[in-house]
Amino acid sequence: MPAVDAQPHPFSFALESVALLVIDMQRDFLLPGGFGESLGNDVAQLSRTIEPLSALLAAWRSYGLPVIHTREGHLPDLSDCPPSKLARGGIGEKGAFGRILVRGEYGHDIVDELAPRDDEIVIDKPGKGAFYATELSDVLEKLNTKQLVVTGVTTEVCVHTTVREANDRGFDCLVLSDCVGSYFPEFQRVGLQMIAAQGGIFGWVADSPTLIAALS
Ligand code: TIU
Repeated sequence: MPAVDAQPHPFSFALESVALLVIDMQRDFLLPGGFGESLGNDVAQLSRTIEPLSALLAAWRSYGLPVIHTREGHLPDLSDCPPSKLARGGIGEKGAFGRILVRGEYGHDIVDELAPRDDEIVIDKPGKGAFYATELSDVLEKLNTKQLVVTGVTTEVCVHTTVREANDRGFDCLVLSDCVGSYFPEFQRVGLQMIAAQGGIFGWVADSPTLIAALS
């Protein structure tokens, strides 16, 4: 069983029961000119994750291990968007990359560097967490997944919401510090600390080179 040097202690996983989760690596969050930047955010804080995540994906795919991508977004008629989320603005409005966080629009899709392969699962989610109103739980059960390696954006929003719930559902989660990003450096730092504090209250934290080394 591979073990990864991690905080707060080594993370063990089995190749037959681990899956990689790549959360919301969408153009509208990551690219200059997109929705995230239009809110005044520094997208470089997120785009720095693309390179290490590409390397991890290449290694992960070379072992034939499962990859699950997620995308945050809504149906074109926004019927799956709670009024409270709509009221905060942005969703469904015209942005530089199409209607913001609407399925099928250019900005809603995943950045070219991390494009899912045909055999990989893509989960469309209306919320921040990847379990709410999605098929993720069924997918993980079918794959017999027990451990999740979690990457993507943003650390304190969709990554945290997903990892917290995954932990409650009985999954061991390893979050990769260089493959998750926040627009706010302070949230990135503290967000990662929160996961591994108190003996790993809801997960483990390591970086991708350490995981890649443990795979080989
Ligand atoms: N994917 C995700 O984290 N959605 C967000 O809206 N994040 C923000 O930090 N805004």
